[in-house]
Amino acid sequence: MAKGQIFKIHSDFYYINSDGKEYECKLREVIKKTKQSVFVGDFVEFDNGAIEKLLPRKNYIPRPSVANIDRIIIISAVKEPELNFSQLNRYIAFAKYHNIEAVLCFNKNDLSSDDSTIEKVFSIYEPLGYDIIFTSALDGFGTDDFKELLEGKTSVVCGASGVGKSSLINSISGLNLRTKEVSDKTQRGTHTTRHCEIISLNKNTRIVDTPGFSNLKFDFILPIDVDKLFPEINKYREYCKFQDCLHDTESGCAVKEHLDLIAPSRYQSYLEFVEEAKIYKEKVKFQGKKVESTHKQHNNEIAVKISSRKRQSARNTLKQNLYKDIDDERID
Ligand SMILES: Nc1nc2c(ncn2[C@@H]2O[C@H](COP(=O)(O)OP(=O)(O)OP(=O)(O)O)[C@@H](O)[C@H]2O)c(=O)[nH]1
Ligand SMILES: [Mg+2]
Ligand SMILES: [Zn+2]
Repeated sequence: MAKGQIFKIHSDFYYINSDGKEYECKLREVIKKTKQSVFVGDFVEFDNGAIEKLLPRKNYIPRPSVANIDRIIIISAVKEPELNFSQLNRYIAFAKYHNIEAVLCFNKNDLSSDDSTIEKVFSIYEPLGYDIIFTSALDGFGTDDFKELLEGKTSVVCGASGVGKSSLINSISGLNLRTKEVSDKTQRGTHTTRHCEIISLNKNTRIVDTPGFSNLKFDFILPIDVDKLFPEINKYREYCKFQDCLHDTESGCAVKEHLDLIAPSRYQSYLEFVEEAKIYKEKVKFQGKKVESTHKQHNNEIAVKISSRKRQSARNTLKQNLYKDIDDERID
């Protein structure tokens, strides 16, 4: 049986790269029955045009749906569409939640002659430890940096529709992925890229083009966990008067005391996500479900938490150390 990696999925067809050759396959009934989701990036065993087995994944993100990635490149446009810090903080928090390294890329640099955006971006995100690049797929500015960034890794581009994800990939690969026609520019809400696709740039370097999306909400975590996605807020938590402080209107909140050290747009995003997380908490309460905090902080790393059921079986494995001090289950 051959092994390979799914690089594209179109309806029922799975396209697999195995030793540099491409194969079109379908899923075996046995896999369909397990209702396992199959993602671009999954490694599989296949035979005679049928995928027989999914191999374990290193990680995955559900939106865009991709498995086994090293890094997310969050792409924003400095103009057309206008740079949206709230949206950017969503993608950043999302990458943090999945514990995947993120790099920030600001494209369409040719459209802005205003240095204040660059200064603002650096002043907010450089202290948080992010690599930042400015690019123009149109005139080639910064595309060498973009290419260098990709070397030896599997990166996924992530960002709203129209920011230039496919254009950037074209600019460094010589490929001709479909991009929005200039005459289509005024059409809003149209998505040019419709499927995730892994593009191999060389033997060790891959980039995944993805469809743009923007309606990502934090309606899958508890309010108390939101600050774990904001290290510059989370670091004050231990000094708050109340353990369950949401750093909003509570008294004795150490975060509120240090607001001069936190970028207002970041704090604003934090509060927005807390409101979304409250909706999730209500829903969970309404359904009467016991819910575990979905991830935890460990040595300054966010780890997606293993469920209590799986935790037991993990006890005998090397993972044991990683999860050994998992908090007790929490019901708020
Ligand atoms: N001026 C300028 N226009 C750009 C740049 N990069 C992309 N564009 C234009 O922006 C539009 C959208 O580019 P795409 O590459 O299709 O954007 P995308 O992020 O792949 O969009 P989706 O596939 O819909 O998610 C196209 O008209 C591009 O020509 C750039 O650096 N500068
Ligand atoms: Mg595209
Ligand atoms: Zn607080």
